[in-house]
Amino acid sequence: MERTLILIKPNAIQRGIMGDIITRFERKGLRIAGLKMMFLTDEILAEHYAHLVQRPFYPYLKASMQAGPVVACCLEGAEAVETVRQMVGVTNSRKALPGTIRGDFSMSGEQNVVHASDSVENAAIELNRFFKEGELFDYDCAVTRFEYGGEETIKFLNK
Ligand code: FUP
Repeated sequence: MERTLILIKPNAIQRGIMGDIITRFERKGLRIAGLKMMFLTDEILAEHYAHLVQRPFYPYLKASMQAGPVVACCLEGAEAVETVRQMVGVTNSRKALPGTIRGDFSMSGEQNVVHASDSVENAAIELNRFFKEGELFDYDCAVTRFEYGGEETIKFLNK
């Protein structure tokens, strides 16, 4: 099963929509393999947004990401990285399609409520950055056989 990272950004927590965001992923059938609240230090943020630290808007992005705690969440499922990115929508929330999280919950390109890993490779790096050994959980769920078909079970769940 594939795993991906999402960060529920401080503005989503302040606005009281953290539960709505988590619920969307749960309802989709993605499994929560890890969940924790944390403050992002300068170091972890600069590492996470290494591709953006030189950009003029980085000080604003940094301030918004340190305005309060974030919730880091590891989501698990077949092709989870791509599925979650589709559910989150494009970076600028005003352009994000209705039905996506950014499209439904935000008007901003910066305060866009959630981060999601953009590739399988980056998901592994980011999960390692935000979760320590023992903070991710592998557990069986009784409903899995009602969520995936037989062929998918063999292909994605290796069962
Ligand atoms: P995404 O993968 O959609 O989160 O997008 P990026 O990694 O390109 O950007 C990370 C964050 O930087 C965005 F969520 C918001 C912020 N950002 C801006 O504030 N202005 C920009 O022009 C681009 C990104």
